[in-house]
Amino acid sequence: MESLPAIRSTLPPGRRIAHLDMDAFFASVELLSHPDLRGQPVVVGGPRRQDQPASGRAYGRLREYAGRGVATTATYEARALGVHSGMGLMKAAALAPEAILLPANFPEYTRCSRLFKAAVAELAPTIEDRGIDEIFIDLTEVPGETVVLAQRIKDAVRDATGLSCSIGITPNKLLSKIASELQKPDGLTVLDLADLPARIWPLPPSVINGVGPKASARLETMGLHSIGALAAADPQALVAAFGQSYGAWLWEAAHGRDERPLVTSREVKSISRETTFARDLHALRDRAALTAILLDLCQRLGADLERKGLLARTIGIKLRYDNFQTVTRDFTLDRATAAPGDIRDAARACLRRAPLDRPLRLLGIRLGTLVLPEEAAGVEVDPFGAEAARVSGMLLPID
Ligand code: DCP
Ligand code: MG
Repeated sequence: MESLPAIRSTLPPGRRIAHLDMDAFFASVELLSHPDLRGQPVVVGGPRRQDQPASGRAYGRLREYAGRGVATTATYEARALGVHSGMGLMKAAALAPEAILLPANFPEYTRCSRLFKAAVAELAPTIEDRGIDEIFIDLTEVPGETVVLAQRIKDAVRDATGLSCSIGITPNKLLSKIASELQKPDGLTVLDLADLPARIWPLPPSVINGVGPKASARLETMGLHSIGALAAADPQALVAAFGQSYGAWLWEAAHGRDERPLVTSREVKSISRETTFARDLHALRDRAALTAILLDLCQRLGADLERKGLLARTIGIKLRYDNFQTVTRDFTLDRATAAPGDIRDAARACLRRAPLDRPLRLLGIRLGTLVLPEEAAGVEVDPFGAEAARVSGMLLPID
């Protein structure tokens, strides 16, 4: 493929960044307390755990499920049958009727999350928390040969939790995030920039974190089906198609260039989520679809806050129009909240202040001014309980 020497000389040498992602996380946590289900297709999802089967009662089968719930995750045995995260449970039941369905138990996932992060922090203290089951770890200053060190981290995670994880180690976050997926489950993938042509360039652009379905589809129409093709493309053509900043970023990413430092927990400033639409949406004509997306983002952010034991005071929106122009608006409440309804109301207030005459390709919501419940003066209720506050006091996850 394309010229490699340029790549090797332009990157700062020597960084050693790991990305660690737990394997089938929620399902694996469930198997700790249901070891008899090991080796079987198991799906986690559906309603919250209120009516757990009493001990001795048979587990529910997916075929018995009726409702609108979705799979949060599935064991690799269930994935082999075609089930994946985010799939409606009725659809999953059609593919894997005999799979076991377990309700989600978030407090337990949060507990295991805290345990694995603490175990890693003992070995390598520079950690960027990326959510409930993934972290970046800067190993540059940590002594030890890379594979030995990575194996030690995997062993520590297993000792602390009984769970397996997959680790990718490369010179930067972008490549490590891709590498950790390459040999799941229980994987360990160490890549150097010299491995880029053989290991990264054959992959589709969609494996790059930041290349969503819409950008992928556009790349397809440009005939760019692999990261290698993207790397070999004319950067000016990418800028023409995607705008200056995204187009230029795509080309840099395809060359494995990423100098972002880790953002450690003390620097947590905001949590955000965004959705790039499958097709452009218009504020008036597609009002129902946009409302559904807005509500979904608010629900997810409410859940993010809950997991992290945080409240937010500033709620902002990001809109990207069909011409890739982006605007943001934000709104600061007089009290901190984690309620999806409050986030929605504030986001709507922001939307009323943004131009809505062009079709939209992306909607994002960002929560800022994050505080712990005990820091939120004047907040009457603590919706999370003491446990969540303790968790977040140890390591503040960020997105
Ligand atoms: N999750 C969720 N809803 C989704 C995707 C994921 O609730 N649409 C939850 C369940 C997962 C956890 O987040 O267990 C971690 O997400 P991952 O994408 O890392 O998926 P898994 O850890 O389940 O599987 P993998 O082994 O592919 O990492
Ligand atoms: Mg995972």
